[in-house]
Amino acid sequence: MTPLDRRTFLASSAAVAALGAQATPAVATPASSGPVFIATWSFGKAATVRGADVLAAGGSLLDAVEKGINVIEDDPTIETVGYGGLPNAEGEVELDAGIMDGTRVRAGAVFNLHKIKNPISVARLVLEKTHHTQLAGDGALAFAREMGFGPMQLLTPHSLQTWLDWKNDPHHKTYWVDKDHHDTCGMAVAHGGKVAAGCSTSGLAWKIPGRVADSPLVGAGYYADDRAGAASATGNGDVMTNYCTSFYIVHKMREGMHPQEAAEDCMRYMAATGPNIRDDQYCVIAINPRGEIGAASMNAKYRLDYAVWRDGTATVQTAKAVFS
Ligand code: SD4
Repeated sequence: MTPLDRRTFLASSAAVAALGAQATPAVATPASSGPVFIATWSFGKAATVRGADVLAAGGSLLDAVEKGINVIEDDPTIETVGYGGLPNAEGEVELDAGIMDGTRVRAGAVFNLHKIKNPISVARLVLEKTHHTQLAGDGALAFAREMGFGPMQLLTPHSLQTWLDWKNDPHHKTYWVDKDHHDTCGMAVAHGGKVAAGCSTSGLAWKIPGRVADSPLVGAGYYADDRAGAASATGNGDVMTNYCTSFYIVHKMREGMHPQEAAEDCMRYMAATGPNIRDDQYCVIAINPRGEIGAASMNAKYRLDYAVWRDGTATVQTAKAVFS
């Protein structure tokens, strides 16, 4: 037998490695050459359109998710995200956001951020500029200011009046006993076999100051891993946090489920754990690295409209309700 010289050995090792890599790809081959975006609620359409523009201009997936969500954060008419978001019980707007890179499997997040209208951008800088994953409260604000974000009043005349009406209603509900008013911007993108996800919210209106729910928590409000897919959640985060909803869905996709199957499976799993779960608002979106999507709401009473951008067109669709 002719002994292999070093060059032949290296070449043949590389060939064997390449064959091995083909047999068990770490990242799924993209089915579509173009990017696909998915975002919660009909307002998410504007986020997907902006995200697609950012990608087309040469931005990264994270740029697209961040800038896409910025559109929703900047809109004063959206009462549940960023500027104009309804405040906590003390009248302070308290924002939460997180963003995740599926390639590095790394997230950045901020909780209870005051006075800064774009928490998703601060979260992005936690990811890019620090070794931390999550910053909260005063520390998050100090970090944002150090990064150049200017503090501002996040209450609009409308959100202030809405809070005053609530406050002055002697029978107003509080989160010690009840809940209402919420809709988060969750968004995910797949392109070239890679994924990213993000989520931004002002949380439930009139929440107890300091409350943190699912949206900014990695694995709960959002998750992304190129080897499986990305997901985001919206709805009653006080409950969904307990199920690590987004990680659950991504994990199911990693096990081979289609995003739609994984989204519905998550709802069914939650419902199976308690008698009243199926009556509340829980909604999820999912995408795999091939750009296949899924979306589900727990029940038909609280339907989830969500936006999808693919092949140059954004549409709004209604997610399948798992229970009627
Ligand atoms: C929260 N999950 O703070 C968010 C709110 C939300 O649709 O998504 N509402 O609980």
